[in-house]
Amino acid sequence: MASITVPQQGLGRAIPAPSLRVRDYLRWSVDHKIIGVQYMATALFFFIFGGALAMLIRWELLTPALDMMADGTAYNTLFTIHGTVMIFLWIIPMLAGFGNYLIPLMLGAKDMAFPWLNAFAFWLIPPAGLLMLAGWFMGQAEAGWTSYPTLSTMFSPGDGQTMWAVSLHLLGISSILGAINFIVTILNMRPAGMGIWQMPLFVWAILATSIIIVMATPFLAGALTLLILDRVAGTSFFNPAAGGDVLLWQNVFWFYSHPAVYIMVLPAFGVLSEVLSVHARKPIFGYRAIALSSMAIALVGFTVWAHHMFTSLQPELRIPFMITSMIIAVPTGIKIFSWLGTLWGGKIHFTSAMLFGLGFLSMFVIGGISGVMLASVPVNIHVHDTYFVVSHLHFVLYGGSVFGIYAGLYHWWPKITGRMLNERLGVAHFVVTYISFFFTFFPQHLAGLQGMPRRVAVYAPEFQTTNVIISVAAFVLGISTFILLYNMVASLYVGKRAGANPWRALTLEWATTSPPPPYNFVGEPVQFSDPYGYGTPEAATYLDVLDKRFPPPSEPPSEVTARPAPAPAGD
Ligand code: HEM
Ligand SMILES: [Cu+2]
Repeated sequence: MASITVPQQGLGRAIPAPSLRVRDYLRWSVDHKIIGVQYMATALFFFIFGGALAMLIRWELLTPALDMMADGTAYNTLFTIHGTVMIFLWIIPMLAGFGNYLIPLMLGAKDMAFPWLNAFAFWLIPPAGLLMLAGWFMGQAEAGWTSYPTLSTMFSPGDGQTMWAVSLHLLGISSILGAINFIVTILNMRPAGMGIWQMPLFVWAILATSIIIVMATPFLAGALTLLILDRVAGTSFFNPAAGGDVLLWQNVFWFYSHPAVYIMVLPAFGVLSEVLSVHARKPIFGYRAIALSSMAIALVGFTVWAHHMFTSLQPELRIPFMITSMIIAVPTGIKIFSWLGTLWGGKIHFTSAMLFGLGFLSMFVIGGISGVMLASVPVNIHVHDTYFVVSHLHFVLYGGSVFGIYAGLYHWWPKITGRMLNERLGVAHFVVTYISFFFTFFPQHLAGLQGMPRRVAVYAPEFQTTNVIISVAAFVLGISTFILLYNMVASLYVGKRAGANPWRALTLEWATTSPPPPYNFVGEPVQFSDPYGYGTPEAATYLDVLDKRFPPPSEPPSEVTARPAPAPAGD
């Protein structure tokens, strides 16, 4: 690979050490690192909120009767807001936060291409979140995160349903603006010597995701606009009695939302590629295959939407959508085998990041297999709208995206805060989460196969034992999250100092202090060659140069302070 010169700014000038004061994160900033943290903190808030709703859902499902909820409407609102919050206010913004923080650093750039636009995209999220939650007091949204008419039209009279749609509109605009920024940054701001084939795979993943967002999200906006018009302006796009068509929503919504499941998982795939190769000290296996399979997924992802509508689809259209849905498993399989190839013969360090990476790999395979099962029409007709689907989507989104987010947090937290997370707590978090996750979601396959429908508060008594097991595991899963939250807070105060490059990684975000100074890089340029060249003599030389410039911290943490290490003096 070509040698890359990391551009350095501020040569010869004293660069102030970055501060981590809370108030800096509460106001408008165009620094991509602050914006990245703003995304992540906001998303974490919604994760906790959405998680609390999940606990209530599982509480209600402890018995077959309607006991805790006043009525079905209360339950409908719970799963509607739970699903919407987890997808649109947790996973998507959290991964966008990683992208914001890391993309300019990985490219050796000062910032994103459009810093102001970046801040604007973030600041659309808090009002959207408030709108979503305020709907609770205005006649709740209760049509599920998919909001099919006529559930979302004539059967959801409250204004909350309209606010739900407006909130999603804002989130969609935010996503599109963010994605445009990523595409322009990645295509234009790479340092000399870094062609597209030298980009870290996380950058490839964000590029593929951004292309999907720019192409797909306008369709969500279109569907939402029609829905809002039907609700407030008396149109009848979705009202069959007046010549409308309910399936119109399903087609347009899934034309966005199937690609959107890849918006939620491709960045996590990118995290996995980084984490596995760094913590296994192995060059990534099949670099180009991983990069190009993301692009293939982006493309094929637009041809499978009707697999969500098999039960309402004309029979002759089922086969083509079944075939494309099965084809999309191929690029995903290519990635899985490339990651296994990366691990093979590696010097695996079982750090918390690596454990969650392996957890991701194992759980995602189960979700991928249930996906292919669902793509098969005869199976789908049998289990559509049952707990089998609930199980599938949680294996890919929780076992995949959320485990990927966890792996990324353990991996990049030291860069973002200058402090290490406690590894023993990390391992405890992994073990409890992994086991309770499995027992929360795996039995849902069986309930689904036996015919338990999704989105119901009242169910047949024979499903109770399964549901009690699921609920108890879910409560443990909920509690396990607090191990991570505690670890994060404690790390800010008493965590070991991280130094610039605690994992001895080769991508550029580690070639500067933790956290990086404003504009990211200072001092003499660093010569850098291969982001995945672990075990090569060039990598050893490069790491030596970095060590000299940013000596690893030697002193134990003394005072209780969240102030990071000062900027480097150079050498
Ligand atoms: C091997 C690739 C995959 C295939 C073939 C596949 C197939 C399917 C099918 C056929 C359904 C519809 C089930 C039904 O309602 O009858 C479905 C649902 C779903 N899938 Fe996948 N899937 C795959 C991967 C993924 C991934 C990677 C994600 C997310 C990261 C995902 C997220 C979802 C979600 C959220 C739903 C449920 C939507 C709802 O609420 O109705 N899937 N999948
Ligand atoms: Cu789909």
